[in-house]
Amino acid sequence: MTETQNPLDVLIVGAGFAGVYGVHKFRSMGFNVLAVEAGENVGGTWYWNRYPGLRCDVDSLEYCFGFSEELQRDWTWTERYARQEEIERYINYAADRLDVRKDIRFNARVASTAFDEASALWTVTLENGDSYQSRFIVMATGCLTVPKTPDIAGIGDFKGELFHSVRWPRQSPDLSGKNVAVIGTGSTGVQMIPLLAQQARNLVVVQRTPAYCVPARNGPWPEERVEYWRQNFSQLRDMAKNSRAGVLHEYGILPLHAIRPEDREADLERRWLKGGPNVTYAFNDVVTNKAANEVVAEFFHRKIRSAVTDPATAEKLIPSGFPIATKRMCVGTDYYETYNRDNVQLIDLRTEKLEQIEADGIRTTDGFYPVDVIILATGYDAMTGALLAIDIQGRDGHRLREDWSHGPESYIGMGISGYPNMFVVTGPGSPSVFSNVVVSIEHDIEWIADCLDYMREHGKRTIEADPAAQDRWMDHVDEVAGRTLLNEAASWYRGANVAGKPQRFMPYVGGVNTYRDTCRQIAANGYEGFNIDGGSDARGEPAIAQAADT
Ligand code: N01
Repeated sequence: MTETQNPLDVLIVGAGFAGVYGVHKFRSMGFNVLAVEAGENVGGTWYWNRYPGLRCDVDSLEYCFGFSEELQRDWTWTERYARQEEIERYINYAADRLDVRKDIRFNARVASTAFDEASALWTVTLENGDSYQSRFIVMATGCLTVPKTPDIAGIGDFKGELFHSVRWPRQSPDLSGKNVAVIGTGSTGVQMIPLLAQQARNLVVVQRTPAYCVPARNGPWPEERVEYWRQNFSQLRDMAKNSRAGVLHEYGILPLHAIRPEDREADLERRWLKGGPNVTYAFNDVVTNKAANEVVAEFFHRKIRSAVTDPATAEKLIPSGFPIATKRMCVGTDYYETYNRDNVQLIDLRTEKLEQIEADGIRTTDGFYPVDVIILATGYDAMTGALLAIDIQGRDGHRLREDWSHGPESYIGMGISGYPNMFVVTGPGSPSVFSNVVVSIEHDIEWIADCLDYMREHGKRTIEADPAAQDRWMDHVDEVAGRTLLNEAASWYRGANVAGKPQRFMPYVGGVNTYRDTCRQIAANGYEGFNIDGGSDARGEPAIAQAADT
């Protein structure tokens, strides 16, 4: 690591996609930057997560950095949906090529950050007591970082092996010949269940909410497809940036009522055969119009019934009680078909109650299931978990844990009133998890970089979201979500999966394209909605040193 100058211009918390790009971007502008990362290496969620079957369900040609022609040109993705190992290798490749490791401190978990008004500096303290001072801090802590461990009676009494998907051992355990249980059927469960069924003697799946799962139809990329992307990357990336979700889905342009029933069915079938989430974009009103939503949901129900041979099991797998696509769509391979195997049992917690976990198995109201291994695929304290794990103290005694006790509030996801010179990457109130997150990460880092440049150019000391602008933005975030069916599901998007977590729809669902335009306009208007103060810090130095001085 290069020697750290104190105070830093920018301290970044986290070294996933956002931290790696942030170090590169801010450093290339002449800023004095350091990233601190709890893990031993770069990767963020792709470093911590490594359970069997883990892939990204965004096309690999799109789920990658877009800012550098060279990085893009010299890397070849092998499959449509890249495995965790390939994505982790990619982030390491990017980190090596950008030479960012020298400005990242690994094995460094942040305990607290505190803003000092007199000096306008943040002090960032690590769990080991080391601390740094920085003029700006960028929270690149990720949306899906902190595992959610369920509070199930007796879980502490279990004498077998217990794993959480998010903290999967680097040396993957050998499950062959064992009786294994998986709790959770979200994206993680859906990906691991078919593989675990092949390894385990018996697999018991504990399902609280059945998943809508679309077939991935994963496979190697045809060479011509890779070459096409290589040749046309910038134009394709621009199209993605200007789309609703930051990814080149096949977005239907017509509402349900404008399409004849026989054409709807044919199109749904075509999209189903194509694989991936395109099927949920068949009409442009799937998440806003109940009738359109039901057409797609019924299509899925028929698919489940035809994939699963035992009709009773098929019924258990059919989701109910929430509109399709209001919980994150799952993308899987042979997910429903796995329940045709003799060694797989399904516990449906809608009809069978989980009483407790005992030393050697799971007891429900219907019986006892002996197991040697329990795998928790129970998800994350999403979007706010990693931020609130740090004791963040802003101006005037503001503490983020208190300020967000009724739910997260931000201005465009990146600024928070009461926390000057602190930026959040893909924070609540931005498209983040409702988009191709790498596209959103790049946007946020570049917007923050422009803002830092503005502060430097104008010799400004602090920038902070105005409370009224923040309120208006949050009203807008609520209003846009309120126009959809998204609040009808108890999803992690709303914090509903964590007991006691305030429920508020967290991502901005107005579209990546709209969001980018808004952010561009805010910057063009001199960072409208932010309060910008001062010309120098308490010691008479410009808030950020001019590039020439660093
Ligand atoms: O977590 P989840 P995940 N008893 O919260 C159940 C991304 N991701 O790790 O729905 C019994 O979705 C819970 O039930 P319910 C992606 O954005 C991407 O699977 O709360 N069950 C649910 O079934 C994704 O959405 C990829 O009723 C309990 C499951 O556990 C996000 O990460 C791969 C329970 C948790 O599902 C999170 O996915 C993986 C309890 N006490 C993840 N508590 C790809 O790119 C929870 N559950 C492919």
